[in-house]
Amino acid sequence: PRLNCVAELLDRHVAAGQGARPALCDEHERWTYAQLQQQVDRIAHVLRGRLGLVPGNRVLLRGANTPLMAAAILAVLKAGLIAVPTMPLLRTRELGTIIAKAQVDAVLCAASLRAELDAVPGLPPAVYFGPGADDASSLEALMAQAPAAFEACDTAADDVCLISFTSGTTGVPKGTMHFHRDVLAICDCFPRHTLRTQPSDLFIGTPQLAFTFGLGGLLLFPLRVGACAVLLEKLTPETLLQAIARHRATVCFTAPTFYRQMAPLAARYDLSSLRATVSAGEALPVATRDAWQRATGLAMIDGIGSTEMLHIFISAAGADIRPGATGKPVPGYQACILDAQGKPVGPGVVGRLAVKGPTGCRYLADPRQKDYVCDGWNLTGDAYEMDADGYFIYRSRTDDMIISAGYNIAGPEVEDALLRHPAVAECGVVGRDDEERGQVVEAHVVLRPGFDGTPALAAELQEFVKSSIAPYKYPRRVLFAPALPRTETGKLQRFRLRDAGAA
Ligand code: 3SK
Repeated sequence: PRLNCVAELLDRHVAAGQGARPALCDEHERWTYAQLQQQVDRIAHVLRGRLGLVPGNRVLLRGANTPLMAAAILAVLKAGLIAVPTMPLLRTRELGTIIAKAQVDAVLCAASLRAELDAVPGLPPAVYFGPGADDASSLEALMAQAPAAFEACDTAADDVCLISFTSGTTGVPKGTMHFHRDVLAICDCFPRHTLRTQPSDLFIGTPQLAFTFGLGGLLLFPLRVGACAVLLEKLTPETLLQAIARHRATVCFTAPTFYRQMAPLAARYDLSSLRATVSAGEALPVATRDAWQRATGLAMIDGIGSTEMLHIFISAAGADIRPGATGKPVPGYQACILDAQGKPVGPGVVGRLAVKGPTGCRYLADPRQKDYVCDGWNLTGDAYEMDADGYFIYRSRTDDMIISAGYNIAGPEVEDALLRHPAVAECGVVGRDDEERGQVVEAHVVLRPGFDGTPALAAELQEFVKSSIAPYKYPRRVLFAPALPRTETGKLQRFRLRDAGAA
């Protein structure tokens, strides 16, 4: 069937007489659905008319979370082109790799981020936007000369519209391809059934639009139901709390690290507008879930998603929330746990999480495709266990399970125990090769202000872990660090902790 996802997400509302509803805002302006449609249409004309792109061409997008960046993404899709969003902090070398791998034909880039891009050898034609862009040749100048209406390209439901790169927790990003129908499918699964999105919702949060967590949570999900999103740049835990209170946001999307840092500050702000707080991008420690609920009275909606599956596929909300478990497969998805031979295992056995649903893993020119997809099941890199009631409980990344003296130890469980100590602000736990035990548990700990990383504190943390979980799981090595290495999407880079600990 023919389908252009932007016709469904945007044009449909305007055609239904909803053009005056607010769609996107930042600190300075607010666009209605009709205004957003005009901006999108003008950009689509620039892409197809001025840049001469044809359906199927690939457009690299580079910008922080702003309404114009959101309009640029939608314009690429509406024009029948393929969006290749990139994270703002990427460097020249990484951008060069993505441009070559995705065979990018043109670039739309925020002028504030152009330095790293301009250094890419053989850069395709680029148009810049936002503060600092040249007045005469900026995207805004070209938009001003373009017609205000563009008919959505007659794409097929199975045409690729998005190539999203994984964030590289292992250091090697992969390009994942998604169809127009996938974009709508994610809107009709997690937000409809778990989050229960309403047209009156106001979405806010931190994940970049270049990360599918942010693209869904801060753009696609609100648009699908005619709701509004606040897009803000450079948020800190404190400014996010301020913005929630100022805009009266109802739904917040961010990662556990942010919730952990916001919890002690939450009492200073009026957060009474919030009805749902969604945590994804990383495993949610029970300690963080508890701290947030104590501070705000809100039960966190945890979820696991992936760039491959486009968005969240296991989650729970309301009375279905079970602390310690991520939840159950979101309606539309199936999940199971596999043993090392690829056979499903029963409740209580840790294995590799596999998932199947309307979206799925399609790597761009990558021989690893056959390692990750089997009979339509997407094999994740996550070690999970299912309980007798069908709840899925995260244990670790499959390659993060620590095997020490014959015991299987999940790093996140040790991290959760450490996070309950008042001195610990952040921590990451990895396995360190050891002659005697095969591996030992090694904790990298960032301390809260006012604490010193002394041997006495290290010993205290070890005893603290021994007293809260099975003693064999305690970290035999405790290293203090000023910060933990994270990807731009907030995921802990354990491979870098392993390198750091070895140094
Ligand atoms: O990385 C994740 O966990 C994630 C979560 C939600 C949506 C998308 C992604 C990649």
